[in-house]
Amino acid sequence: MYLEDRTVRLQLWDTAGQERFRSLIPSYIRDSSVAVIVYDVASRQSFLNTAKWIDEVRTERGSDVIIVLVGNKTDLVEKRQVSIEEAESKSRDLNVMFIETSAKAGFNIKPLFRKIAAALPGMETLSSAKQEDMVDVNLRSGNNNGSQSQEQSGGCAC
Ligand SMILES: Nc1nc2c(ncn2[C@@H]2O[C@H](COP(=O)(O)OP(=O)(O)OP(=O)(O)O)[C@@H](O)[C@H]2O)c(=O)[nH]1
Ligand SMILES: [Mg+2]
Repeated sequence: MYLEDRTVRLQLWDTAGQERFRSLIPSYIRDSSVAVIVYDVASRQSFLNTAKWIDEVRTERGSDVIIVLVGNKTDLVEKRQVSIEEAESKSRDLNVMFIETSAKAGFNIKPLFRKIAAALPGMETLSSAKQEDMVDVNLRSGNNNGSQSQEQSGGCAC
């Protein structure tokens, strides 16, 4: 995918959720920079289960991992059991990123992957590169004689 001036290649591994594949999951986690943990906004139980998965990722990788909690199936409006506020609050408490999606409606899928790509190690310069283009103008510094009247009249003191 393209992110500002860069091309980012993501390699995605989708682990099977069934209990019988459980023993395979730690090795996937160990080799990953990012863990995307998805629950169903229409299933409170799936939301509650995410704590266990977040623990599992932390056990394998400590703080050296980006975790994204994803509330999927936002299209099931009438069946929703987990509010965005509750999920955001949990994400803040657990220090993980959060986004809601609907794979069915194609809602927030690109933003999810953009969020992941932007959070990867080595991508910090993206936002700072933008800041480099900005010039910090302090109207109060420099020659005080003229700047005051320019400030008052809304003029530029630089
Ligand atoms: N309404 C709705 N249904 C969805 C959405 N995403 C997936 N589903 C349905 O939810 C069911 C489970 O989807 P899966 O992609 O198999 O879920 P999974 O978490 O990968 O399941 P495992 O691979 O067994 O761990 C399927 O019937 C999908 O069609 C969505 O955004 N909205
Ligand atoms: Mg699956």
